[in-house]
Amino acid sequence: MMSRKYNVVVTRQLPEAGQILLQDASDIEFVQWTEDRPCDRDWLLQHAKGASGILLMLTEKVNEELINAAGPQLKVIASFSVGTDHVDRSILKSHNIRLGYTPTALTDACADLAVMLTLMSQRRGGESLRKVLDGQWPQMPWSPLLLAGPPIRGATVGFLGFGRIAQATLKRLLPFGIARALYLTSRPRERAREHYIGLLDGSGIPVEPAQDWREVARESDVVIVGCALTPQTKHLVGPEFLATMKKRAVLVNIARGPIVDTDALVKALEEEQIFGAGLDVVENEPNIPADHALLKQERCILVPHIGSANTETREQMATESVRNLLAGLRGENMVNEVVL
Ligand code: 8YV
Repeated sequence: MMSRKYNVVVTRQLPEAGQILLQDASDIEFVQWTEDRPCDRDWLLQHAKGASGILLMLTEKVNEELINAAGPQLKVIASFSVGTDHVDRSILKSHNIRLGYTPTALTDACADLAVMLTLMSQRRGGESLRKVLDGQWPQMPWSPLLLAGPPIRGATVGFLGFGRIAQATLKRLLPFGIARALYLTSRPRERAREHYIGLLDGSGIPVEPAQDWREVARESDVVIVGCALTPQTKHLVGPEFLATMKKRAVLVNIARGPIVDTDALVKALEEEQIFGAGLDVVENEPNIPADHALLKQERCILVPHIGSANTETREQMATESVRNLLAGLRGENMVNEVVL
């Protein structure tokens, strides 16, 4: 019998296809967190010792503490995510550790959710649902503008970040009759263009780079946050941004919570500086108590980070992260690897 060459830690039970791949890999020996919640840090630090690979989730910080706990044989981190803001890339680089991630698997699922949040914010879906659930419908006098919101047809949609998910969102919004798209990206123009070849030319609407965030805030009827969280994007949507937005505009965040300053957003909603917000993510998630100021805002819809939560997507993320892990261990090409 072949001896198992690599010790591996897996920080969550995976959807079935990923789990099978893991079990079928004859060259690994793995320990796995079995509870249906983020693994305890102490458990991870203890089991990382001597591991060559770790497959983990967004909830697990990859920092010096973890790398030191693992030891010098650690070769690969495979993250079950597109975002890598939980990973200290410089530490991995300096230790020659490869990083796998799953950027392509969840594009469609996250773009679907962006559309859902856009329409719900404009059409006051959260507020409407709340009224029905609270039993207010029988007492609501009908009037022509009852629960009316701005239309998507004719809207200018501004993207903060214009990667795969933003572009897939734009594609989905085209049939709704949007008039124009603006985007702000830190990618060099030509690299951004690589992705959207065909989208720009075939869209039939202007899809234009913005000069700066002010232009996105000022011009857009819908602002969609789809950029990575970096020191430069933290609180990019703050008091000034929100004050610059149109009163009839909505804000959608499907990226990372800290890109939007929550206090500023609460204030903007309270003072009706913007029309509404649809959020998949929020600062300090998941610690959002029922009495949080944001939840008191009728025009704010907050869902619990479900961007990639369709079953096929999660299966694909699982198989991709296992493949990345195995490829990293075996010195082969990963499905998707971060260039560190
Ligand atoms: C993940 C995400 O689905 O992949 C990401 O970066 O934000 C989510 O969509 C989830 O966090 C699983 O790791």
